[in-house]
Amino acid sequence: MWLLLLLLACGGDAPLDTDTRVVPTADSDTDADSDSDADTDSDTDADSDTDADTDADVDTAQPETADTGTQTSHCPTWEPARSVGDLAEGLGEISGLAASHNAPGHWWAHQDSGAAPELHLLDATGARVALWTVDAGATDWEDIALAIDPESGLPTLAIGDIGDNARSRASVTIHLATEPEDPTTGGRLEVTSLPLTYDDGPRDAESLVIDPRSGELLVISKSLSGDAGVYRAVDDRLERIHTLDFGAPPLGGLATTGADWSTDGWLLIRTYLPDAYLWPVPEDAELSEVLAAPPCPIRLANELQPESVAFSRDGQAVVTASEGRDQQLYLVERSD
Ligand SMILES: [Ca+2]
Ligand SMILES: [Ca+2]
Ligand SMILES: [Ca+2]
Ligand SMILES: [Ca+2]
Repeated sequence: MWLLLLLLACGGDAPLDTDTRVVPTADSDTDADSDSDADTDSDTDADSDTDADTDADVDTAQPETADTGTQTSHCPTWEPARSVGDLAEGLGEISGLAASHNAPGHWWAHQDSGAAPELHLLDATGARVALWTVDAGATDWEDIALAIDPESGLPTLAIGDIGDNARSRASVTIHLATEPEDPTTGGRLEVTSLPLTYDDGPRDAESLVIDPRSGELLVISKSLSGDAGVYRAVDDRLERIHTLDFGAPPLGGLATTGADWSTDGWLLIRTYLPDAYLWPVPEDAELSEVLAAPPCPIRLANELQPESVAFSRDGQAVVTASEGRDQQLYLVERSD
């Protein structure tokens, strides 16, 4: 389906009937990494984009969990977060992570605005094993996703140039490519770029996922007040299909900074706090109905500037990374 979608998109006026879905985000493109010693009490709101809304008082050191009514029965349980290694030197603004399909145990990573259009392949310890130069612009890359295209059966990468701190971009762009057969070689990656315009005006966003059931792209918008629109890409539009409020129970954490969808059917959205949320998505369920139900909680690492998140390919672990120099790759494994 993606290939068809891409061909049509490139071809111009042919109507696209496929949909793609996206999820919301929070942004921080700067490296306010002045104090980049992670896990301390550094306030993440030192980060540039947190300017706006007020009570986004995100103290990662003493986070208050939004503990209000999240679902607990039938929820997976998780081990505490642990560091698995230092992030590669030079990757001081990791902005998105996704598990590789063709290089099992490896992670695709990219950096935030100001960085070159590059994908980095990291091993399980956060060391870089390959560099890919992407044939595309990079205004504000905020998230990446990988899923098997249900029609072609090919692993497909989606890169979300969706950051918009000023909410001023007429359109954002998602770049699509089939994952290289051997990601460890590095090289040049050609992509097809989809310009997308929000139906309800420009949004900032840091979360991009692919619905593995349909191949649709979903973007989740970010607001420091907690308002998060869930948008599906349809043709050249981003259509809001649901609204989540991370400023009120049962959610919390205000700004959304990343998301992923596991191969075993869980949608995860993370926030500025170590709190993140999971919804199990049945094969035939409407996503808007799923998201209206209470989520399962998951506690991620207490990072300097929480941003990137990805499931392992089997869905049994979640990795995270923070912006800022000298950060680490953290792993949270299922314990049930
Ligand atoms: Ca960011
Ligand atoms: Ca950004
Ligand atoms: Ca990001
Ligand atoms: Ca993602």
